[in-house]
Amino acid sequence: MHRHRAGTGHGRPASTLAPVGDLGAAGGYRLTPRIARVSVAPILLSIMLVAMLLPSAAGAHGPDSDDYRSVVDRIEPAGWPVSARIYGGDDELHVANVGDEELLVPGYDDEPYVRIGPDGVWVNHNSRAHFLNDERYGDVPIPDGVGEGPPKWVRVDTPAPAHSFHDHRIHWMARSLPPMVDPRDPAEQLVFEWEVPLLLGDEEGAIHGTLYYIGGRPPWREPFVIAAAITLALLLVTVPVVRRMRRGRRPS
Ligand SMILES: [Cu+2]
Repeated sequence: MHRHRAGTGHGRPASTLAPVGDLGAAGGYRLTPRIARVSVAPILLSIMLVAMLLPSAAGAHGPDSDDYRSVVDRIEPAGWPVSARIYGGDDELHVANVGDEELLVPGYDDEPYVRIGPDGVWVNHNSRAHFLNDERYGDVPIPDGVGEGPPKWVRVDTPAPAHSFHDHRIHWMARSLPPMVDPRDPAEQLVFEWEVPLLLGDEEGAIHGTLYYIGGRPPWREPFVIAAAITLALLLVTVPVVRRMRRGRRPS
């Protein structure tokens, strides 16, 4: 939409040229391109700035990982040889297990999903989580029969007893803003506390974490407001200069 407006902006040079044509003098023809350059350049620059900034403004409150921060608070029980961290703001959960016993991360239906241990890392390709985690909102078709029958373990080619995977439990699963946050508040805001269950050998545990919203900004910091201010400032600076030039070069 802003691109369309940028297109109509090309009407400006024509109106700038019109009065110059009225001069009729030879000098008027030499003056014409310079005025056009001086007055059109900042307008085009402003339009380009607005065009560049508007998409980021539109995305600022959309489903963007940059607007969230998910953190691991603790692993329970304490003392497990297991560590966890988040990659990509709120996108991927990285789990490592340096112990002698195998660690199991269950999927969303409590089905076996990932195994991490001294024998390597394995992912159950017969788990719904394996398919659902392919897309940020789990918006993917799951083939018929997935989840029925025994696990289908596929080894992950990794030198470390660790695995990173997208997990829907650690982020906001709607494309709209969480209702508990204020997008005009630039402070870090709590969305929810989360928990991903674990099984180390026969012992149950969990990764506990928190999701924060960090995409808030006061209204005057909205990119389109900044772009509008830059446009106005450029016009305020250039318009008097162009007018003075015109007046100075006009034959008396
Ligand atoms: Cu997700």
